[in-house]
Amino acid sequence: MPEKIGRFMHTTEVSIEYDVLKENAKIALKNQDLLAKYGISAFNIMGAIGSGKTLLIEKTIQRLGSKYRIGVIAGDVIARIDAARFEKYGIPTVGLNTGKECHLDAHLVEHGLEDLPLDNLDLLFIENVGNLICPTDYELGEHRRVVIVSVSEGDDIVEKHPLIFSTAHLIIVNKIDIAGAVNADADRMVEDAREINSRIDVLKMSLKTGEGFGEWIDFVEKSAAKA
Ligand SMILES: Nc1nc2c(ncn2[C@@H]2O[C@H](COP(=O)(O)OP(=O)(O)OP(=O)(O)O)[C@@H](O)[C@H]2O)c(=O)[nH]1
Ligand SMILES: [Mg+2]
Repeated sequence: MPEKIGRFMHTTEVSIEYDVLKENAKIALKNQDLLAKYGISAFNIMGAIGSGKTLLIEKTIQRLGSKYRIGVIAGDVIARIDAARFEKYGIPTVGLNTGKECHLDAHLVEHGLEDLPLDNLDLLFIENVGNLICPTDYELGEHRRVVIVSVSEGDDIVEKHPLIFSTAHLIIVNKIDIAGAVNADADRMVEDAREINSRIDVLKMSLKTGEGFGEWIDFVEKSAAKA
C-alpha cells in the first residue's frame, strides 16, 4: 500500500488499550451470540461523515421493509437526528450517543439490544459514528462489516485508511453520480480496496440514481440467509 509511511505516533498506553479492546471483544461475542439466538443478521455500517450511511439504511428499509423485520441502532456523537430519520418508517430504532467518543463499542450496543424487540427482528443495521479510524478496532457483535465512502471525500481516501477497509466484508464507493464534478476516479478507489483485501466485495454505488443498489440488496439478503 502507501509507499511512504509517516512516523508513527508514540504511545505509552498500549497495555491499557489492549485491555479495553479485549473486554470489548468479549462483549461483542456475547452480542453476536444473542443475535444468533434470535436469528438476526447484523450489519455494522461504518464510513466517514456524510458518506451516505443513513441514506443507505433508509433506502434498504424502503426496499426490504415489507419482506424482513428490520431494526436500527443509530450511533451519533450527540442528538437523535439520524434516529428520527429511521423512526419515521415505524421500525424499532435505538439512538445511541457516544459523546466525545468517535465510535460505538460493544458495551453501548449491548444496552441498545436491550431496548429492541429481538424476537421480532430479522435484520439489524447499526449506523456507526462517522469516522474512518476509531470504529476499526471495536467489533460490536455484527455479522457483516460494511464501509461506505463517497467520491467527494477524495479518491485517495481508501489508500489513506487501509486498516478499516482491511477488516470489512463489503466496501461501497458511493456518490458516483458526482464523481466528475469532484474530479474523483471511482475505479481507483475500487482498485485500492481490492489491493488492501483481494477477497473483499467492492461495489460502486449512487444512492441518488440507484446504480449498484441492487448488488447491495443481494449482499444483505445473502447475509440474512446465513444467519
Ligand atoms: N449526489 C449524491 N448525494 C448523496 C448520495 N448518497 C448520499 N447523498 C447525500 O449525502 C448527504 C449525507 O448523507 P447521509 O446519509 O446523511 O450521510 P451519513 O453518512 O449518514 O452522515 P453522518 O451520519 O452525518 O456521518 C445527504 O445530503 C445525502 O442526500 C449519492 O449517492 N449521491
Ligand atoms: Mg448518518
